[in-house]
Amino acid sequence: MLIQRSPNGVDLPFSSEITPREIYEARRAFIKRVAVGAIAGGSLLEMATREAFAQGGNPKLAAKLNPAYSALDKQTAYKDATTYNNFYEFGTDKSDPAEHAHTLRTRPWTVSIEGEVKKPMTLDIDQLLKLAPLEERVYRLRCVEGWSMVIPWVGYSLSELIKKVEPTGNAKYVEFVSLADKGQMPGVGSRVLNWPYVEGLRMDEAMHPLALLTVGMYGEVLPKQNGAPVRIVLPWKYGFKSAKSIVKIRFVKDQPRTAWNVSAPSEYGFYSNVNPDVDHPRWSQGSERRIGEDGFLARKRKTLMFNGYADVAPLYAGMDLKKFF
Ligand SMILES: Nc1nc2c(c(=O)[nH]1)N[C@H]1C(S)=C(S)[C@@H](COP(=O)(O)O)O[C@H]1N2
Ligand SMILES: [Mo]
Repeated sequence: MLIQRSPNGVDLPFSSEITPREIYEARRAFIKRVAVGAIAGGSLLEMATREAFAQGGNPKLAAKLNPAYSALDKQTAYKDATTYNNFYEFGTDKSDPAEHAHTLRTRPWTVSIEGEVKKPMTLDIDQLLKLAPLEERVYRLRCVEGWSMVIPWVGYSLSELIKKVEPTGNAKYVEFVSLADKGQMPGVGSRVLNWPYVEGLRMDEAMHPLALLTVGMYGEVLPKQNGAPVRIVLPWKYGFKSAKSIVKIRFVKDQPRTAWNVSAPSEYGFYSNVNPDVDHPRWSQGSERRIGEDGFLARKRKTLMFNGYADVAPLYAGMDLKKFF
């Protein structure tokens, strides 16, 4: 039988090996997914391939769709979402994370939750997975570079975790720290950023139910290139706020010094809310290219305030968003 080697080293049956029955079953599963609103956005073959991939690679994660928090946009193909990535710990090319992240060891994995909290704790990934019921949420992700995707994430509100550790009155911000291990992450040897990758939120932003502690996507455990085993996803902010492969969550008094803000303070502010009215100093933020729609006839889409997540507007009432970009 013909074997195609996948980036993760999982053997995939070549397309001609997929029998009509398998296609039929894949189609049934596909229709079921459409019915629950969890359509993958790929072709039937892609679906079948993904099922096969899932069996050998990333285990499935059961999660209930949260329709109130899910975009109806056509979902980005799994293939695109897992091969076009930013994860500088593995290199700066979009294809680097998919090529190199296989060296990341995602188990065992612990996240230490510390700082201004009454109940500091170190949780391993299995404890994190069980902390609250898993939900599927289809979020738009808008990168500051001007492209966007639509991804069905799996996780639960970060606020669930925050409530468990009981922040003190001194906790004004929360800081997320990604793993920075040269042995597993070839990009950490380069000086493109100050490692570890650090991101942060104001407490009220972190408590907003849209802020998602994320452990999976497309019904499966997170692929390594997407920030396994646990990351944050903040759909109303530029993608770089959504730190991947987190090992530490720290509650602090002062605004965290975030990696991108330290590297280029005039280009990347602390808030980094998606805002078509505040351009990046080197390019417009008024429109975006949706990955998968990028044929030469593809039109650009208008970028929406807060990436279309108007629910978060009250968090910024009275703030000058040109100053606090
Ligand atoms: N640790 C870490 N987290 C990171 C990054 C990174 O380089 N390192 N890149 C960010 C950027 S710029 C984007 S757009 C998103 C991309 O997430 P995705 O690859 O899952 O789409 O991850 C963000 N999180
Ligand atoms: Mo990004």
